Amino acid sequence: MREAVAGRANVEDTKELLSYYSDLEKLEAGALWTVANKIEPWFPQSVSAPVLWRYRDLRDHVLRSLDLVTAEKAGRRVIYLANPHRRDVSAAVGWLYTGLQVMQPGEVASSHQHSASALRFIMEGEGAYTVVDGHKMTLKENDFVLTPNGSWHEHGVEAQGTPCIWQDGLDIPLVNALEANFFAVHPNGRQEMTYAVDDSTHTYGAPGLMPASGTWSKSYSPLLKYEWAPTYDALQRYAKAGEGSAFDGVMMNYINPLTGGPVMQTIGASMQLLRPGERTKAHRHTGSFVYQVAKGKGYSIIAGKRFEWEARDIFCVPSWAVHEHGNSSDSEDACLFAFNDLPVIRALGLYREEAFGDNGGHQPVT
Ligand code: GTQ
Repeated sequence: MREAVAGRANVEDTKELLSYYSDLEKLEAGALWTVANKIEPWFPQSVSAPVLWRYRDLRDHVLRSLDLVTAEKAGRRVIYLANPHRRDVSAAVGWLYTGLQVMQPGEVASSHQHSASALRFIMEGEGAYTVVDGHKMTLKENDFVLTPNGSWHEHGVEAQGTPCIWQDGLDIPLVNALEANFFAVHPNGRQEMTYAVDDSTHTYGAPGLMPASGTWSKSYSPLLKYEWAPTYDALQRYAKAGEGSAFDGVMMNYINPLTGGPVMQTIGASMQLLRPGERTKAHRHTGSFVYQVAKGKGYSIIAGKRFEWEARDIFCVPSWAVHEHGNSSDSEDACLFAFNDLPVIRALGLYREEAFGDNGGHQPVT
């Protein structure tokens, strides 16, 4: 890939050079100018495609897995969402993984831990719970739960519940790319539930308040479950108080209440509300995003492609893709849950953002 620009590689092949390259290849080496323009693009070139996964297409297939495989044998009974260009690393977008996990009433998956950070966003069903390091959390639709890097965790559905489906989000592809992933199964299969049920939310979940004494020293949020009702209430109050952002609508980040920072070291998450008829302005930024529609109907235009979505659909926005979101209802609000790799991007000093059109724009929005 030659480029006729000063400072970029622009070397034509000659017989002599080709034989030189093949000599280098035999020594597991190469000439930088043959790859430089590819490995140093002018701006981020995501390999991931923007994709929308429709829940109405996937749901029956997810439920079918209940009859095809036991949770015990599968380890985790999950249908993962594969970006067509990232199948090799099981990524939904960038270095993020996502999947739909389904469990029957009375089932429990065995407890495990891994170096990847994980989260769940509850889609449907009654009686789901997750246990994280001895903290049992009861889960309802649109609740958001953390299972951080290194924590023991297991999921189940109470015997008197209904089949439950939730979205898993993990940074498995990232941790594998960094070649730093460990996995372990709990020696006893299950954990002792050493704390009161939902103690994390009761201790750290009150807005603007923090226990006067505490000893939390982990690198992730002590608030492990973020319930939907207070989240939606907070968004509605914020919507009444101001305009929000032209690019994101009324958007709030889920935070570690002790630091104000992201919920985990590698994964951030947010919920955004689009008011009836609202259409955000197009922008782009580094970082990969996986969205789930928590409520309502609308559309997103991502790298020039339009996707129509409704509640429970999942879609992704690759890094540096120009995107905008719209609520297509005139009366109902729409809410988008999202998780992202921004904590990594920011920690490494790689965050960049621009309004569409600020720099000429590389991707036209149609
Ligand atoms: O439950 O931690 O969808 O380890 C994929 C890998 C869920 C989990 C997934 C996992 C999990």
